[in-house]
Amino acid sequence: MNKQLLNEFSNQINKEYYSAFLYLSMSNWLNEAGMPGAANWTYVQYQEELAHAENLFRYLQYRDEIVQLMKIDQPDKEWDSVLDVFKNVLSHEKKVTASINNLTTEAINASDHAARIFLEWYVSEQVEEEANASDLIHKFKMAGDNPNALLMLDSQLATRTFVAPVVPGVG
Ligand code: OFO
Repeated sequence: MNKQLLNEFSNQINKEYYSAFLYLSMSNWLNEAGMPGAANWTYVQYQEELAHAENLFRYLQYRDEIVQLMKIDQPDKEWDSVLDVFKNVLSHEKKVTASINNLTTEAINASDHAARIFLEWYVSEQVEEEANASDLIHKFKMAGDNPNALLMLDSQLATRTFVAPVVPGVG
């Protein structure tokens, strides 16, 4: 694999682990804020982010490349409200989408068609990540300060469970 592309893959692995840390921190804050369902949702998202990182890692190993693991930045630990959490989820996922798009452009520029095809799963996944965050922002805005609506929404988020994603091309 082209060295620049390999570096970008390593950076993306670091970003996915940072995403995992960010969601774990959100889960911690939401739990303390008395929103166990939203805490569960973000904990499941933490598990998903670990899977995103691990599948990139496994792909590089499958390509017989050495993965450069880097220091993971410390995530924020406080938010103003549950709505603020999900606004931050959306803005964070937009950054990740831009990063995945850049990585895919690097693969195209390097004429690494195998990497480009592998990354298609991540490109589609980012559409879902942003859609989920937008949907939750919309719902929490509708709930406003109504305790019954917030409780109902929180109990819906408590039902989310982790299903390990199947990412084609990791061997
Ligand atoms: Fe890995 O998709 Fe979110 O960050």
